[in-house]
Amino acid sequence: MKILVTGGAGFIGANFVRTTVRDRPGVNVTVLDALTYAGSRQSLADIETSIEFVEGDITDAGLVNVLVSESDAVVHFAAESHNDNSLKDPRPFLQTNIIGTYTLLEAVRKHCVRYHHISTDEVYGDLALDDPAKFTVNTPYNPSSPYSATKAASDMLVRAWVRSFGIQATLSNCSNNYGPYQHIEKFIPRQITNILSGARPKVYGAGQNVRDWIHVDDHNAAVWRILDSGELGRTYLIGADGELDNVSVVGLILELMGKESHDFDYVNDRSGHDLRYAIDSSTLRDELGWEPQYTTFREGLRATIDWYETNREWWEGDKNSVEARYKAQGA
Ligand code: NAD
Ligand code: TDX
Repeated sequence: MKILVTGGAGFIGANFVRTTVRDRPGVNVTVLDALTYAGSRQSLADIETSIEFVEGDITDAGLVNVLVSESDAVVHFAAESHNDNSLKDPRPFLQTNIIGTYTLLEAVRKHCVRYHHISTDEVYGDLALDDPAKFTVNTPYNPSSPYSATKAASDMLVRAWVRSFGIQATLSNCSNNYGPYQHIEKFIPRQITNILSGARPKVYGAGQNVRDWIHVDDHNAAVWRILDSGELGRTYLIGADGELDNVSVVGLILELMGKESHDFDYVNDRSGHDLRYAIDSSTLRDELGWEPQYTTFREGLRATIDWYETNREWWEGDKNSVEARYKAQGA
């Protein structure tokens, strides 16, 4: 089997490629990645000889057409992925997340190639803190940010291509991932690397916002489960019942790193900041038999902290510029 992994040099994509190379020796992996600020060849350096790496853009229809024609399946991770960036400059989000997905869909349609679309729970908007509900596949789409609006648009394109053109596609919407190789602009690695750099963690607003955390390996195991046995045309929600508010997450990071749990700063809130995400993943569990392996957030977080401590050269070069961008927005 030959799979094309878009965005394979990014956080979730690189972890997907790494576990695929390790666990599925019969699968040949080609990565298509534009190596934006969020992509890193270094995340694949030790497995480079086991994969084919193509530096290129998913909006390049000619290139995409050739690569898709040579593949049995496409797993589409590539995206502009950071909400804060989408508030400053939405254009790349429209280009990559919408036009890029459209370009891939046209190629899989032409060559009748199996396609799996990676998306986010943010397409559903947010929930009140005291709402007993969680997102299900029946929750109406209600995205809040330019990022989540473009992801919602891309999901809708996939559904339309399934219905109108009969492409062989599945979709998944996952909650917040954590683990190794995550860009240090994101919440958890930003706080870990702040502490490792002698700075204090920064929490937006009052820090009451809740995210539903899942380890990246559990997300990717679910993606493989869907590729192996998912029903074509269906959407699966992926989540590990990991709801925690941001102050609690920072408190845990501080404690695990030997600091006082109040050693952080409150900073400017994100405009339009979603309050709470929560995923009901019972369909994935009941129908496809998936279960998360990282059941203790504390242990997964401890391993993630160890990874950033051990792999300073992976992130240290970006730290000053990332923090300069945050400083300019008062965050
Ligand atoms: P990331 O920003 O770490 O990685 C994105 C990758 O895509 C990078 O390697 C980048 O170089 C590449 N890329 C960007 N634009 C491209 C283009 N035009 N052509 C080719 N490659 C391009 O993102 P991530 O956190 O790994 O997210 C991967 C996917 O998972 C995204 O679709 C995102 O919406 C989704 N998702 C992420 C999370 C999360 O918590 N991080 C949760 C749910 C869903
Ligand atoms: O410094 C920070 N301080 C802070 O309080 C940062 C960077 C974030 N936050 C807050 C904002 C959110 O409530 O932490 C929470 C998580 O923030 P992000 O890491 O930016 O993630 P989020 O906006 O929730 O989106 C993530 O999960 C869904 C991914 O970036 C998306 O790609 C994915 O779709």
